[in-house]
Amino acid sequence: MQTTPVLISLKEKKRHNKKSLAVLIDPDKINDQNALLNLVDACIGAAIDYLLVGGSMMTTVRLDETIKILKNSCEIPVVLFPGNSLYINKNADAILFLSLISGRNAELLIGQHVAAAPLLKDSGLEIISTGYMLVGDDATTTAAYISQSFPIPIAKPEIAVNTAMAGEMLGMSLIYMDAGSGAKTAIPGSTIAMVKDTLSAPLIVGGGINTIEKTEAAYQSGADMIVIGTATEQNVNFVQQAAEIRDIQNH
Ligand code: 1GP
Repeated sequence: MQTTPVLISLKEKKRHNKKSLAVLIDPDKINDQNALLNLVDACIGAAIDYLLVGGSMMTTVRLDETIKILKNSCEIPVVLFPGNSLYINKNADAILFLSLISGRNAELLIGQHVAAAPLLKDSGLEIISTGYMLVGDDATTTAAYISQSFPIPIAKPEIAVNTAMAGEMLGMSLIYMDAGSGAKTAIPGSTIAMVKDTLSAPLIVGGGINTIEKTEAAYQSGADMIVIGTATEQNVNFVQQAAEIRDIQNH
């Protein structure tokens, strides 16, 4: 159990204008234990702030094993990023309790939450209410397909702004804008900046961030936390490269 709850630490960093970096580990994609341990080593070396565990696919087969390995090999807080209501594991530290507010799929807005609530109550996990928004023109991401929802179009940033605003007014503690894992195009800096302007809650940005330039652009546009996944699976050195950009922003 870590000492500072994840939400408190995120808000505290935001208050001091400090950026965070999270690495997304998808147990469905990393099925080789050595690859996982290499990635964890890179995360420790780069002082990654949080490990997100999850993915859009509906499988939970390797979830338990992955979380045990992470908790046994590092002190970085492990945060569940669930693809569905069964993606709960009490060995993690926290869970992003996601409501897909960019979509109109009732199951992902409130339905699965009802099913998960009693399990979560007994889990001991820190539960972080998160307004989750898919943004982008790429309808071929796994997230868009599995959620059966349209992402907010890039040409309509005002919809993203109003959606984030409504999420915060509904009491959500975080807003997570995601282009979807492996997205060809990351969320434009101009959209991030417009959303950031209206929010008090910490803003998480992810999806398709696979270069130093995109990392820099997302931070400079106002992301409080960036999530990188696919790029770290393809090149573990990207963990360190992205962390250096975070560290430059924080000095
Ligand atoms: C996806 O934001 C995360 O939900 C990370 O996306 O895999 O494209 O880095 P990538």
